[in-house]
Amino acid sequence: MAIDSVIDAKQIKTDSESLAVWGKDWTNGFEVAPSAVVFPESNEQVVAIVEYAIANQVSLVPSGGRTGLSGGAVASSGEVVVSFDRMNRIIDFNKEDRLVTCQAGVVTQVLQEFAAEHDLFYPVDFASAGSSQVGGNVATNAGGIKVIRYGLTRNWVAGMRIVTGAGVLLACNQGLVKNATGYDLRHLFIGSEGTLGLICEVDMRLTSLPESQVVMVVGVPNAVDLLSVLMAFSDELTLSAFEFFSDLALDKVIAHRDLQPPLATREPYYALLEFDESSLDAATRAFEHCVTEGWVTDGVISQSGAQAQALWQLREGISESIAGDTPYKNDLSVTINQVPEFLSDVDQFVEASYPGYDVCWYGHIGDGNLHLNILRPEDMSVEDFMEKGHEMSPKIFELVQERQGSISAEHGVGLLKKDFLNYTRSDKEIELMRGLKNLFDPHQILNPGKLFS
Ligand code: S2G
Ligand code: ZN
Repeated sequence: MAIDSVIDAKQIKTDSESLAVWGKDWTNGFEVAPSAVVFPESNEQVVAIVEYAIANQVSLVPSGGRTGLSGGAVASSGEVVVSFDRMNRIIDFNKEDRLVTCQAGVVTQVLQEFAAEHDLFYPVDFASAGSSQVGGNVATNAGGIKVIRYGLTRNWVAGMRIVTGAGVLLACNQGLVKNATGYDLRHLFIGSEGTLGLICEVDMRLTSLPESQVVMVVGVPNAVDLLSVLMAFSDELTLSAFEFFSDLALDKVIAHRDLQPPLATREPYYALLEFDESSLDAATRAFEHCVTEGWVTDGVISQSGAQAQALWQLREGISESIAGDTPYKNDLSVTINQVPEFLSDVDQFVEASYPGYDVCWYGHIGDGNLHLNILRPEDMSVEDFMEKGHEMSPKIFELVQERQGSISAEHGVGLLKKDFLNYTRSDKEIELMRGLKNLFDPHQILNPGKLFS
């Protein structure tokens, strides 16, 4: 039986160009070979597609904004890609509950703009928000730049409609603030990377608009002092963001986007802070304390929204600015108190073992989340460099494991990290996760090969 028996031919693509576009995400290095792409337009059609897949032993790869960085939406073995591009409507809004019901394919930025139009705020934000979809954000529990104040996507999901691998359409929690009636299945599906179910709709919570924000960028001579700077400011005010990036990262962004450095002097590291305008005096006190202690040498503060955006560009433009260096990426986290030593451990390891490799650091240091991007030497092929990266990673993961950290802080596991789960998860935990996979996807048709083999 062909899939056009359950979905209109106009909702199916099999041409090579479509397969190449929808068969991947932002992750490089994996074969892209889906058999078809289907575009359901309703929950019922998603159920029909799963029932078809069960009856015909067809594997399905859910696809949202295709901005993933761990191969979670890559179809390499003839799978059918289920794209939510055409399930992209905001279908309900309830001001009293501050809830927006989105189909999975609603672009993150559209949800942010919808909230603003209703004088409310959807606070989860990251550089890819203009392309990523809310369904994919939920499936990967996306983090981003405001986690320190607003938490991760998980904190904002009040309900969802999801189709399990058995073709059952589940309605989880339905927007309730309180619901003490057993296991909260919603939280199993959040971050499950499409391996337990296909998310069709989500009820997203909104919050009050923050007051206008001020952005500060400070120069930090010693990585070990980043934590002292975080503590000095956190003791005085509520931070909306606390990001960091290395001078190499800054070099790449100002070259790529033709920008000016933020400070008169260059430092090995920079911290970018965002906070409420009403905290300006407190921030000034904290800044002066940091300068007195020698943790910070210089700083700049935004005087307008445009200047705040310009400073954010220095951080949010990094990923795109280093893409040309085909970086080998690792997205790591440790508890915040360990960040300085961990950063130093990894720097020393790479310098000793791979001299001459450029290490580009940036990330959400306020969450203990570091993005380690090792840049490909110009004279090395992408294949050889990826091989070197795979060889390097286990040693870096040992450093993570020593500190009970995570080998994937926010980008998920997908294909890229599945062989390294043991550095963060115990055998027993992985066994239980497999049990959940068998429970919710008994026919093993949902995103097979992702998260674990
Ligand atoms: C960030 C974006 C993807 C990457 O900039 O915070 O999560 O690692 C990253 O370049
Ligand atoms: Zn990040």
